[in-house]
Amino acid sequence: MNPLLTPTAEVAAALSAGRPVVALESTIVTHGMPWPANVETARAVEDVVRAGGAVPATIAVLDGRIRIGLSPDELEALGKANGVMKLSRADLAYAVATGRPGSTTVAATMIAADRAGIRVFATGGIGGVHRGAEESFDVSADLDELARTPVIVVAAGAKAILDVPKTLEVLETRGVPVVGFGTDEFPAFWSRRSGLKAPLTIDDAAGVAAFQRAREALGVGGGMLVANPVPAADEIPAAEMADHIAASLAAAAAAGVVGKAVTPFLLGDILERTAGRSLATNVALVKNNARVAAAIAVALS
Ligand code: PSU
Ligand code: MN
Repeated sequence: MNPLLTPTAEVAAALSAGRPVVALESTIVTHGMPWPANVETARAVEDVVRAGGAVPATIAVLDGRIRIGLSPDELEALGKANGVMKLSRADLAYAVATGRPGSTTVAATMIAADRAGIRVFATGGIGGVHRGAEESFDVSADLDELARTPVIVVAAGAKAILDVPKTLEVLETRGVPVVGFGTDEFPAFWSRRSGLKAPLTIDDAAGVAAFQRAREALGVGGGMLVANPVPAADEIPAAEMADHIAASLAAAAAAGVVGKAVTPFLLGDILERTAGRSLATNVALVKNNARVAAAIAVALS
């Protein structure tokens, strides 16, 4: 394995035996959810992956190494820490070179997973094209990473704070397959419905694995987005979210929030406006994505 990567013994054993492994990101822990729900959720998500027959590998940068799997104590320390860098493709190697602690976004987690030989990754929702991107040029590096790095990302669609139609347009342009998992509608993170069609639909993990094998056989490269809607019992309907999202976007603009701070600001602000309900939905959708990712990893192994 690449010398900059340090897998746990459990992950190393699973990978060398060809057993299923699911990568998990850590920006959701450091920047996406407040303590202690962040660490409780990260642990619960690892348990869901195990229950699905796969080994979880939560990824972060600690002491100049890209860690593929964290101990419970390391996860807890990361969830409590301040000043952790939010890492993407541009700065993943910077954290390694300087020894600064960093959490990995979807883009950085995909890079680390690929270098470790992990093919499936579960998160909450990918980053995308922000509203007003025609002025701000704020387009998440997650989209480019999906285009170039061969990892299957299971997410509840794109976060509804984004411009979801433009996000789908960029994914199409960059050749990223977007698969509605058991749905023909693209999900909108907290809500099952976005009003936009999912470009492709597959109903089960075996179907995703078959599609991936065909992509590999054809050598088309790049990643895939499996868009898995939040369970109905946990969703916040899109009509209800729309007002909260509009208010949070206005608050972010008024506060002059830009760059990497935008997504964490909006997630935190929406949590307050929904009195914690958005967080409960976020927890539920991440667990649901971990369940599906484990099934895909098992089907591929
Ligand atoms: N999913 C969640 N919560 C999060 C994220 C995903 O449920 O906080 C993170 C991911 O790490 C994703 C990042 O890559 O938000 C997007 O950040 P940006 O918009 O700055 O690219
Ligand atoms: Mn951005």
